[in-house]
Amino acid sequence: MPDKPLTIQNNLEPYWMPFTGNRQFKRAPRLLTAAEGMYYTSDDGRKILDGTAGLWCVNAGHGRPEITEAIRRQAGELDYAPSFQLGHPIAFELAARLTATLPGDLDHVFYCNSGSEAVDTALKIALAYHQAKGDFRRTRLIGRERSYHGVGFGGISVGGIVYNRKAFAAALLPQVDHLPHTHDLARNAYSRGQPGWGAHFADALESLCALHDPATIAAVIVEPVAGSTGVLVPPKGYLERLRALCDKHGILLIFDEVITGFGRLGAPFAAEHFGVLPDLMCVAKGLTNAAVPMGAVFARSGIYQAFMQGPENAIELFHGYTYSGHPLACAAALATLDIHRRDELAARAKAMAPYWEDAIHSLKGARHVIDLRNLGLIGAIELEPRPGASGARAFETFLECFKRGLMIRFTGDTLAMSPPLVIEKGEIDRIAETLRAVLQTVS
Ligand code: PXG
Repeated sequence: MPDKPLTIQNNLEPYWMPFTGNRQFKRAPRLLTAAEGMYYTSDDGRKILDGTAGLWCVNAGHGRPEITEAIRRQAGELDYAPSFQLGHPIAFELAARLTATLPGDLDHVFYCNSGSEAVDTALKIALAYHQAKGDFRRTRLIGRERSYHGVGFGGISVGGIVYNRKAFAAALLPQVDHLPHTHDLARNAYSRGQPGWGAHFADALESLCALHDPATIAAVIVEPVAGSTGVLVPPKGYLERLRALCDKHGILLIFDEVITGFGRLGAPFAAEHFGVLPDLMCVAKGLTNAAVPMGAVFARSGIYQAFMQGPENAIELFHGYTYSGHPLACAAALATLDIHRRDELAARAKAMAPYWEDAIHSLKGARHVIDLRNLGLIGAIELEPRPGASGARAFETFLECFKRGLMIRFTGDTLAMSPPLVIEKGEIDRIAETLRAVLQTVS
């Protein structure tokens, strides 16, 4: 690299920021410089209450010393080792620890580095599984409207976010179809927890089976609770029905638990919360408490075993990443699992969930609010869009909350909250009070 004179100022321009209005942000940046427990520190020295666990990922709260120390120790011992045709002990240790806690016969782990990669990995495993069984016709993938499955070509193809697909439409996967989303404001507004109406939305899978021939469908992928698209809680009985229809037609069911995994709903995984076992499960985020990037796909026994055929020296799955099972990520994940077990974070979230639910629903009647949704430690506030400026109210609410020391998320005109599971009642009160006050000020 040519030597450039070191005249670099702190220039915001070269960084092309993800999912951000770059020009708008760089005119009025919001910078976070430190984090501990429930709080970020901003560059102007303010404490910001983290109402979203970063991006739904710092479930155990920020800066846990055990995780920091585990990463430090691992970096000193084995910084990196390849996982193709070689292995390192901590990756096996983590897989054994994870599978010991997973429901049903989810007993194998494939590592990757993000939720997007977990989704693409699960879709590829599903397609290859049917081939491994000699079922060459099952090539179709079914996603759902208003779903987010990351930003890989697989993920945006099965995903249901119009703007994430539009610019890349020419390169979306073929043979993908979508179930309808389950959101129905007219019938289900202000439901506490799961709405009572809408299990029948799952029956759309029967229609897709009739349309395409069920013997051509490889897998259905859903978020048990849709997060990014505004917290869409599944109607009672919906996921059960989806499972039954997949069983009936020999279709694999994939749960994308990138948000719902690791205690968010008050159980270790949504699969346990809802009592519905998927064939493949995608995780990321909370797996390492976000301290080191990591994702994984959990597979049921029969899926892994279907690949373990043919000559012993054959590679069974032509897939993997340079950083699959990265030692630092494994160390962070093991330390995270220790914290979850010792502090019983899922149980804590479950115990706090009723208080959280009351706080979210105390905003009924607040200005602009047209719906409130919650499950576990997830909450959402849907605002009436400002005529001709959809999304503006939510964005302004987000900005004003940040000014007042509270970090929330927004998508369209829905505000979303998903605090670290270590949140205290006083902090829940503060979130509700800040939102109520800010909504008064937003036109
Ligand atoms: N699946 C689901 C269900 C997700 O929520 C991904 C896959 C992709 O994960 P990666 O690690 O590739 O980003 C996600 C990510 C938000 C928000 O504010 C949500 C996500 C990411 C960024 C913002 O809703 N979810």
